[in-house]
Amino acid sequence: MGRLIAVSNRTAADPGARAGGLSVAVWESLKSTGGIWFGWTGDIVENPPSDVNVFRDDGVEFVLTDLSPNEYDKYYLQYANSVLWPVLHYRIDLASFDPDAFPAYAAVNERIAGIVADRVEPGDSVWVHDYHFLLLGDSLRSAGWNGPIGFFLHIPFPPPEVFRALSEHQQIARAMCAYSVIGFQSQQDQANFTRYLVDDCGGVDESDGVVNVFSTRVKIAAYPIGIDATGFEEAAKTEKAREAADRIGRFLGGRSLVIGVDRMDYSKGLPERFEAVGRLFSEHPEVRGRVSVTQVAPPSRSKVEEYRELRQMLDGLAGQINGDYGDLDWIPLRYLARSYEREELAGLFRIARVGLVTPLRDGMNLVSKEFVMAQDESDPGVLVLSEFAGAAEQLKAALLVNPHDTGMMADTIHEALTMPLEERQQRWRELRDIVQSQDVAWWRERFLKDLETLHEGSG
Ligand code: GDG
Repeated sequence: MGRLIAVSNRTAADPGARAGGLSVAVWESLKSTGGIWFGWTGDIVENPPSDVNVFRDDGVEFVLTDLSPNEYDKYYLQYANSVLWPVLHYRIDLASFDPDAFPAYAAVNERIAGIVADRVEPGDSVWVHDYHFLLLGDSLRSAGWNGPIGFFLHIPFPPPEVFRALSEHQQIARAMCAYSVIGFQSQQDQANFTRYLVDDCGGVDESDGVVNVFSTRVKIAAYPIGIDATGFEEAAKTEKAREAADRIGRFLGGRSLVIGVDRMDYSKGLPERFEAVGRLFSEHPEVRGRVSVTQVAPPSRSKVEEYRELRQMLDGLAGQINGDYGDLDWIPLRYLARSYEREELAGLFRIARVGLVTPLRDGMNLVSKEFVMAQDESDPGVLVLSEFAGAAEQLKAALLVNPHDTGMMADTIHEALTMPLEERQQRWRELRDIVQSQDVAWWRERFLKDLETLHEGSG
């Protein structure tokens, strides 16, 4: 394969962001092929200069651009995060439709495509990531690039009935079909998009995930993203991990730890999870004083109104549960609205008896896989996982729950807390085998192989 060219809104130019799954995966290929990573600097500048910020780091070239205040507002905050994010997570009710947002979104996609077009060379493969850049492939084609372009959507793709809530749904779908390969996290997402193309756009579903539509053929498949499984397993055994485990151990005083780690986002189902914790203590009084729930929820995108409301709701629910059930020497639910280092999180996962991963809707959910890899084989914790996370298609040995059903969740947390060691080990081994074999390298290689094969076939 020639050079890999990656495009994503945020890149791994920030060393702090490099430990994440996507960064690790893309970084490897960029380094080995001498590739380029295009994206946003993270800066908002009154009159963004027409030239880009170019630098090299560890064999990878970064080509980044600033956003203007209007682009930041209309493209990033509005269309990407207040329209696409909610609608693609099945939450039309939370979308705020602003007529100026889509043109700005399309303009940013076109502007960044122009920056990419100036630097791609024959033999390169372009890999575009996520919902910020649904239109970028089409703009890149208009700018004259006819080499391979793949696209991977990190978040869910909803059923056509929901996708049609976007006034621009046809335009978006048509532009997406300029990509040679469109990758989704789950078979459910793949089926939803294919059904949209067939039912609404007259597409013909040929064999092997190829759909013939808009006078072109596009490969649509599920490529569930994995984690750096070995790396996370090692992170859980570091000194930093042990220190974090000791610190929380002092607080626990021998009680069982139930842990949740999620960006503070309405898709993660945190209010429902807190309600389930309240029901656990009310309906299973024998666990009172014996279990402590800790939820780490670093705030995200705090400028958007819904997140402020979510924060207030969580503050209220946690206060109520602790007020109702807490005691002089016991805090039932601790909620930490801050971030921790990766090794620290790994250390907390390792000593937890239960991991709660209960999003209302999630593309994949990497925390579920990290929780599995951090466990100690001799005494593994139990994963309670939402059936609406992409990860549920792979992690069938977890205890699957409906995150809307707080009574069922409470009973399932109780089941996890009382599960015999043998069953915990058996379930954990099954989960570990999948997370380890279907890791981030497996994901990247499957995607890039299809991109290469398909392009050869069409060339
Ligand atoms: C999108 C899709 C898809 C969390 N808190 C801290 C911290 N984290 C890390 C976790 C995990 C990552 O952030 C979160 O990944 P998720 O997959 O759970 O969720 P999104 O951020 O919504 O990601 C999602 C993903 O893209 C990949 O395709 O799975 O469905 O929504 O790695 O550990 N990391 C550190 N401190 C924290 O406090 N260091």
